[in-house]
Amino acid sequence: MAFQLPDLPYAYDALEPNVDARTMEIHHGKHHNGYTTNLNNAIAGTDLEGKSIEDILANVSSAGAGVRNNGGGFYNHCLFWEVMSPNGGGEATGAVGEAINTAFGSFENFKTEFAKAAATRFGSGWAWLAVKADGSLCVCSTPNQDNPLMDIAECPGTPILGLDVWEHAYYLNYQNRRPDYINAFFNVINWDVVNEKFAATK
Ligand code: MN3
Repeated sequence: MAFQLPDLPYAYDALEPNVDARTMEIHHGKHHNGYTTNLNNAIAGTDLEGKSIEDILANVSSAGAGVRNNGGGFYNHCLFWEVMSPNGGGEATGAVGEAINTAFGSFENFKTEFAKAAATRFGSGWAWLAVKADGSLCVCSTPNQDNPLMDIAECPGTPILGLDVWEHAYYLNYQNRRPDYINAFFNVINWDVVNEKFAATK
């Protein structure tokens, strides 16, 4: 019942030129694979074995750093691959598009806030669009492999869109130009999947 590295829903080169194939190959095959293996090792023989990743993250404050870092790394990358698509991009659609307009005033305002959260996260971390307990949307960022599901999160909620801003996510193609990588991410967002995740929070 150990956690498994999911297959990508597209080829390594499918997100070119926004995300390059070599980065995707290393990111999925090495980094995500490593988080998955290390999470399984960290929970082996403990009472966390057999629990869902959501349950583990919701109580992560009582687990060790290995569970926090690798459990977050496992979950965050699973979400990240899902919310990208070679057929993605454009403005948010459906119920998420409406909720974004309600929360941020316009799609452009949301894009500005999300990009700012991603660009200003110092060092390694993630930017999120999350659903708060009251059902409204918020943008935030978290350090390292933390996420809004964790009971230690400053911005608690259910993430429906996430962007990895660790250097390993963009350095081969973008070097220090994180803002260019953030802009390119908007070309590949799979709003259908984000809508599915939004609907699942209801
Ligand atoms: Mn990563």
